[in-house]
Amino acid sequence: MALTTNKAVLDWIDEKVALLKPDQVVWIDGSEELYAKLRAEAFATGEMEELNQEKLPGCMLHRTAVNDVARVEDRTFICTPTRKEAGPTNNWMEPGEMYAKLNALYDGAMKGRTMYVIPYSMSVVGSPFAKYGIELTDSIYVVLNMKIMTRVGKNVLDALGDDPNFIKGVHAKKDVNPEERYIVQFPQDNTICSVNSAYGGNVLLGKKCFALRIASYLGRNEGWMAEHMLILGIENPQGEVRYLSAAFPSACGKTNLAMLIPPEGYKAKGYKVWCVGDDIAWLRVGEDGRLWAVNPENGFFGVAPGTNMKSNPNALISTMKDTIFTNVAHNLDDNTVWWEKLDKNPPEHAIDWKGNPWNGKTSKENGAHPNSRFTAPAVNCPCISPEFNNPNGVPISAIVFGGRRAKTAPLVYQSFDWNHGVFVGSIMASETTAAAAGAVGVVRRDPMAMLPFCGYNMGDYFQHWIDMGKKIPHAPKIFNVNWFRTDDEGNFIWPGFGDNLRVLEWIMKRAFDEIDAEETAIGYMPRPEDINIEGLDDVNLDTMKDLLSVDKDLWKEDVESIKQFYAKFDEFDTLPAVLKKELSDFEERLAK
Ligand code: GTP
Ligand code: SPV
Ligand code: MN
Repeated sequence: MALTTNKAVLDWIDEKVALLKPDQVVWIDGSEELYAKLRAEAFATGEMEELNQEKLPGCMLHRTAVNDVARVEDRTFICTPTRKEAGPTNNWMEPGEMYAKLNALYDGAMKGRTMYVIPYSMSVVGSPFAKYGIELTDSIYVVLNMKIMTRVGKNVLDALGDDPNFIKGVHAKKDVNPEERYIVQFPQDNTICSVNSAYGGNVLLGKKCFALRIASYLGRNEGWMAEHMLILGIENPQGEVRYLSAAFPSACGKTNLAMLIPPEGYKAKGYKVWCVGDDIAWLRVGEDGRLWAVNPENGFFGVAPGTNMKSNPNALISTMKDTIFTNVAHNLDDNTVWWEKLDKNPPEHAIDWKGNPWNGKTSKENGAHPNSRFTAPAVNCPCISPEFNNPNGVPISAIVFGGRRAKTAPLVYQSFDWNHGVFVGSIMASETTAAAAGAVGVVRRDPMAMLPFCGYNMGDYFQHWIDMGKKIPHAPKIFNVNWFRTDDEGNFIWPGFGDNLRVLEWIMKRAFDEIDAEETAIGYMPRPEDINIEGLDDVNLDTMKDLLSVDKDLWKEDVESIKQFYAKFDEFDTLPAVLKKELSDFEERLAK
């Protein structure tokens, strides 16, 4: 039975039911009773497996098709009336043509299946920041994930009332044929269409499709920003909490940084880190002239491999109840889960991510897919911020960009000012990871970690950043970090994880004008002794000099690759003049 009398909602659903032809329609009302029924059904059909309820209460396991384990950027489209609006970094197709293609794929796609209607909110229901969406899907896995990742239920429809403005999402799993897989955003229509996938960012439409691609477009029109950023608060021994947001590309450390546990020395002094969000930030200028951030999500869709009691205990603890595991190894001895680097004791009797028998003691293959994930409720996180549900969000004092760079980028540097900071974000580069299908370890430009997520012309997006800077009287300072510099043997030099707080401490001191810095060609930098390395065994002052060194020759090479990247924007002439000037100023500083 319909849970609303909103005519726009009902008409849209009628239209989609006529197209997709499901056997039945089930509205997700948010009740535990309905979720229990769906879980039971998914266990009965084998879609999901119930894990050991003593060790992992409320936890489930799911495996997606072997060809469907990551976002597919080459099959992701931004369909705007003109190609210019989508820009040179997005795949584009004329909306009419794409709708025709999708409608052909959707025709009868839910025959013999159930259509679930998921009303969901990004951000706290009823808050001024909140935006509402409805996802239609034929996958119980999607329903159960959306329950964790967003706020779902009838109260969303009540808050929407008879407003016709909501984000329309359609997902049909079909037969997960990669040749006919499409992830499509129509920003002008508030519409998202996904077909032939059942993996995370391709099908949990509230996440990348809405909260970044559609929201970035809305943000530009409405004067705010949707960013691929974690949000965290650092509480100092005086009890003052300072917040920062940080944009790193997929699988480059956002979840880990967002939940970090301070090193012993810091803990002893009384430092604490509070997690507000691990993937997406919506940012607006507050009445006080500062930039305020909310996390529109309600859970974490985190990378499983590498998560362990040492690297990220808060994330691991978050997964110990009410969590869905996707594409990890299934330990048959005690019906639990395992992934690479969880511990040094891989199970002998297990099923790997492909669904084949797997012996972790003898097999040379991975048990879990490198992009296997956990979907965990935010409330499970031991360090979840008391401000997590604050509709106003938190005030941001520093914005941090970062990527995976074996050489060029130093551990940390600060931009000279806002516009230079936008330049620093625009030239971000990182080695590709398993979070998206395709080659891994290839350096590519990924401005603001938004390359796969910007819902409009990225040149206009840069301009929006520049324009926002003028509208924020007390703008955050902008920094760049790189936890991934390697030595000649390819080992990471910086210990990373909890020890990253040592770098964040310097960042916050800079943000509050509490410490001087050295001016270099790339920006302001700490003196090697400005980063606290007390208690670190493998790091001394020489290591710090190494981590903070600026190799002008490498940067000159980088400038050539930046020019190539910027040249993409020539086609529609959307690269802001400010950035062209920043680039030539940078070249001059390097030449000195
Ligand atoms: P998405 O969810 O895809 O957006 O990824 P993310 O940015 O949240 O990345 P995440 O924190 O899950 O980290 C991805 C990988 O990077 C994991 O394998 C981590 O172990 C590794 N990693 C995270 N932080 C650090 C760090 O400080 N140093 C090193 N060396 N590795 C790190
Ligand atoms: C990412 O790839 O940046 C993720 C995972 O956070 S997904 O939801 O698949 O986009
Ligand atoms: Mn992400």
